[in-house]
Parts: sequence; structure tokens; C-alpha cells
Amino acid sequence: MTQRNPESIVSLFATEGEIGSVTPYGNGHINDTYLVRDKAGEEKYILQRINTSIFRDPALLMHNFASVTEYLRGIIAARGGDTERETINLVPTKKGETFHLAENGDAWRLMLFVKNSVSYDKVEKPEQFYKSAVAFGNFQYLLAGFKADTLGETIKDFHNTPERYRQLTAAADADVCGRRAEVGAELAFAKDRIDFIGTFERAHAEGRLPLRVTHNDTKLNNILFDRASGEPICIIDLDTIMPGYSVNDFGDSIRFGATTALEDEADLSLVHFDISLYELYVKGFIEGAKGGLTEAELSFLPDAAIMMTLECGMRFLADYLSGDTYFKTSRPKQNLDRARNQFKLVSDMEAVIDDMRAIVKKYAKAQKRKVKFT
Ligand code: ADP
Ligand code: GN1
Ligand code: MG
Repeated sequence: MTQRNPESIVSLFATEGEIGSVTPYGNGHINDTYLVRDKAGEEKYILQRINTSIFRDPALLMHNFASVTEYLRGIIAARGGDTERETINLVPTKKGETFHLAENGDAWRLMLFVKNSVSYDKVEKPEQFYKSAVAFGNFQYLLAGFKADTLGETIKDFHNTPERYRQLTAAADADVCGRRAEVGAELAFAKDRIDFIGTFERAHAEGRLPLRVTHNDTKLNNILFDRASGEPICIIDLDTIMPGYSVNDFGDSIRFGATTALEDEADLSLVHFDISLYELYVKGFIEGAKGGLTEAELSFLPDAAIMMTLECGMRFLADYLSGDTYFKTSRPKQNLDRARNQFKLVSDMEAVIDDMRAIVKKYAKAQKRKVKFT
């Protein structure tokens, strides 16, 4: 018989001890996440149903996931770290597989719960954002030796911004929900930036922006912090690790973190780009990357903050036009609010781009690197 409910799915994995409860957990927009406790109420595992309408090839995804975490475990062990906390540990199924593929096509994985950990949807203390920057910069640095050609592309053209613009215009043309008339200003906002949108693809074609192994979803709630010390422990949400541009990992963190509001705040008077948080992140990311970024990459950091914010806004808008089928929503117009929120941040950043560049210059100089902006 097909096993569908989360409790019965857990029983297919090689768990230890008796399972107590399985309850929904976290604020991710994509997968269904559950916290698995034992009979004594202790947090033991995280169970996830991978969203297979988004991740079409769960076997490929889990191949990436397992090989990257194994590689990281080797590095963590070599430096005497805690391999059960500093990276994700998959719990195999009783058949020894990295995930369970149900008869209905659902793909499930089980991971050790990282003890005493917490993730944040908003920066609570500036120091925390700085630390997350060091952690994400360092994550990229650690993966620099990983063979990029062994990783499959889990979502094609994931951060190909011109392609995201094409998807937006296709969604507007199709207008399946009759929402296009409502978003004329937002569509024009994206169209006005059509030349900028191609910046990274052009730089890559000209050999100025290399492909590296990148995380591709570096928002603050994809880092687990230690509840007691406040230190970042573990980078999670590894579904989109694949070859990409390093600067986009920087930009995506700025998009989500260097702001005065949550990502779906509908009152735009509360949404402002916070350049002091940006500065802390620049400092941390450059330090964490330990000189691994080229001068061209350093020069693209400010543009990447705008690029990822604009791209994410376009993705939210396309999803709104398509009937909210991609990002989870909990209220009507949430994706439209998210899109407007992101576009507000884009405008704020554009207004201070020279300051954003001066900040990169300052921290690059601390590493004796020169940065030229073209
Ligand atoms: P999504 O792709 O839907 O964002 P995530 O993998 O980011 O899913 O997980 C959602 C949330 O679950 C995270 O923000 C985090 O709070 C929590 N989480 C995920 N994995 C673990 C883990 N191994 N230990 C503790 N908490 C976790
Ligand atoms: C999704 O899975 P989650 O919630 O960490 C999305 C990101 C977006 C983000 C916006 C696979 O991230 O690309 O930037 O929402 N992940 C995927 O909050 O599309
Ligand atoms: Mg997540």
C-alpha cells in the first residue's frame, strides 16, 4: 500500500528509538518540512517532502545533496569539527537509500535534527547578519575544491535572470487568472531594467564571471544558528547547490536580510534597504571567501544585490500571474506583496549604488584588492 502520511513515512527510514510526534515545521516556501520528536519529546529528525513539481528529478537532487554533504563532512572531520551539527546528515531508508520515492511520485528524505538550533526570518542583531555572511562566504570557499561537473542542474536556469524575465512576460501574456491589468506598473518596472538584467550572462559569455559551486538560496533562514551562543552552525536547504555565479549567493542574502521588513510586508512605507546591514554583509562575505573572489566578482557584488532582488521580485510576480502555483502562500495577494516589496528594495538600492560600490571598495582594499566598476 502507498504510504502517504508523514508518520508512516518516518517508519520507512532507519531511525533510532521510538518516534513520538511528527509536526509541520519552519517557514520554507518550497518543501513540506516536519519536525520528528521521540517519545520523550526530544527533537530528533527533520522529515521533508521534496516538492517534485519544482524539483523534477529528485534522484539527481539527492545525488547532489548526498555528495556535497559527504564532501563537507570530510572537511569538518579533518579540522576536528562536529560532523553531526556542522552539515546536514541524511538518515537512509531501511533499504539503504538516500530518500524514499513513494508510489504516487512523492519524494521524502529524513535528516538529523541539528540540536539546539534556530533559524531567523529577519535579522535580529546586526552581528548575526555579519556572522551569516562569513558563513556563506566560507561555504563557497569550502566548496571551491568540489568538482562542479559532478553536480546536476536541479532547476534549469535557476538564476538566469534574462530567462526569468522571459518567464515573467510569458506569464503576463498567458494571464491565466486575469491579473495582468492589476500589475501594469510592476511589469513596466521590470521592462525598464531589461539591459541591466543581462549583465551577468554577458559578463559570463565574455569570460569575466566564472561558474563556481554555489548554494543559490542564501537567505538568512537557510542557516541554522546555535540557540545558546548565537553562532552560525550549519548551512541548510541544499536543494539548489549547483554551478552558479558566486556573486548571486551574496546578492540573495542582501535581498532577504539587508531590509527593514519581512519579505512579504505589504506596507511599503516599512520596507527600506538597510545599507548598514549591507556593509556588515560585504565585510563578512569578503572575509569568509578568504581571497577566493576575483576582482571582477568583487566589482559585481553591488549589482548582484540588485539583480537577485529584481529577479526574485519578477519570480514572485510571475507566480502571482500564474495563480500562485510555485511559492507557498498563506493569504491572497501574498506573492504580489512580495513582488512589490522586492521592487521597492531595488529602487532603494539603485538610489545608493555609488555608496554600495564604495563599501565594496573599502573591504576589498582591506584584502589589498583593487576593484574597478565599469
Ligand atoms: P525549504 O526549501 O522549504 O525552505 P528548508 O530545508 O530550508 O526547506 O527547511 C525549512 C526550515 O526547517 C528551515 O528554515 C529550518 O528552520 C528547519 N530545518 C531544516 N533542516 C533542519 C535540520 N537538519 N535541523 C534543524 N532544523 C532544520
Ligand atoms: C524559496 O526554499 P526557500 O523558501 O528557502 C526559493 C528561493 C527564493 C525564496 C524566496 C527552490 O526559498 O529561490 O529566493 O523562496 N527556492 C526555490 O523567499 O525556488
Ligand atoms: Mg529554506
